[in-house]
Amino acid sequence: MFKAIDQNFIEKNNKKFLKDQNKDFEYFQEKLLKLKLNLGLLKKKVFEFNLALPSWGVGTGGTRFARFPGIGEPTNIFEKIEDCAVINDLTGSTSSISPHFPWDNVSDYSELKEHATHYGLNFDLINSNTFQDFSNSKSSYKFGSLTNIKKKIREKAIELNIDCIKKGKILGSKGLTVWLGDGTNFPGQQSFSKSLENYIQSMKVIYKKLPKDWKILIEYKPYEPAFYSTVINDWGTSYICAKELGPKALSLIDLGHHLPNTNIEMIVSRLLDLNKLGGFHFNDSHYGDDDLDTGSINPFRLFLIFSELTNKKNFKNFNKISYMIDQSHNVTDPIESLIQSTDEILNAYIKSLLINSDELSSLQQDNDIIGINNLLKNAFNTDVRSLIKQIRLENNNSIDPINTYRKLNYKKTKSKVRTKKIFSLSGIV
Ligand code: PSV
Ligand code: MN
Repeated sequence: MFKAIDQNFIEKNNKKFLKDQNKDFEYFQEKLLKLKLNLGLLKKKVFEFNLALPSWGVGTGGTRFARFPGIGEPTNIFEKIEDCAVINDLTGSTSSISPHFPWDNVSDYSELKEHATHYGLNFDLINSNTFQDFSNSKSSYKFGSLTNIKKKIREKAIELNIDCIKKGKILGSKGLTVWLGDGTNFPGQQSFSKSLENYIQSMKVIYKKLPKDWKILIEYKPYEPAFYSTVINDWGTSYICAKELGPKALSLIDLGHHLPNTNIEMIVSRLLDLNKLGGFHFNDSHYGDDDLDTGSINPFRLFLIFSELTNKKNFKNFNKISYMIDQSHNVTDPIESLIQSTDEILNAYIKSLLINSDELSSLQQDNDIIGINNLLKNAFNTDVRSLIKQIRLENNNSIDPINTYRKLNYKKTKSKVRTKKIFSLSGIV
């Protein structure tokens, strides 16, 4: 840590906020006493929580229509790592980066690992990309990858995933996330049944290549880019495939990958009960897979999701699950958005820890619905920001990361050295 930002600079900035912080934290501690919660334990839980940043998340995203690049954007994975390190130096909660291959291909993976280590970062799950073509070869993923009706193309997609495992092993990763764009735009275009069967057969080959201590996560999404049918469209399909593959295969919930009004927290509970919840991609959504900043639209839903993860029954598995942000920033500096989202996620997590599971159970026993609502709302409405700030203060991170970041003029400085034009003018990278 502190290779991207001078620690003294952070400390100096923190001084300005100390007086307010002390007052706010004193008030929060009084609240904790009333709730009979142990401060040390709470701090430990927050400190141990790790949130991965997506390599693609530090670049300015775009829509299908346009991309408006910002100044000083990272132009390769090495520079993306530097940006992620800035966020981690400031917040202290994001010490890993999740790469996406072939987007982040390099010639020397040991060098890449060293670069990340130098910045105090390690590698989280690897993401494989078979939803676009990367070469001029005749075989294309236009009609699918792992599920393609043509064996040769399925084999190419399998090979790409195996290659991701090889790269991930050098980087010290412990898992692979597979998301496919495979699906159809016309009724009858493909056999639903054959596509799913092809998927399972392809994944079985990849599964066999997983190192002992790895997991493989199956990310589902109802539509986009396919608009009539998608092969791995929902949590049920993801679960069925994970079950068929074996214990290392688990489901991944991307918050944006649900139809409007889906009860995501219930899916969390179901997958936990089935022992098949492997990871999250955090973002927020208003219509579909909008990739909006986490907690910017519906922070209460985020809190309810965490409430399922942290209740008495489920908390033992909390740190086994992989947590990552997956959002696309069209109109903000991605570093600021990722800091803000990190805060939203920590807020939701801590608030969920304020719920007394035993009290909730006894209120449920009595069908005391208003009592239950009060219990949840009291936790949700508690201002827990001073705890986050206190933990940051004690670990030499920034009390007010966005303020400190703005003082750095980071992107302006970087724009002088990051002069290479970025290839894509539309789409998400
Ligand atoms: C697809 O929408 C997704 O959520 C998958 O996780 C991809 O890897 C990521 O976005 C970037 O396209
Ligand atoms: Mn995702």
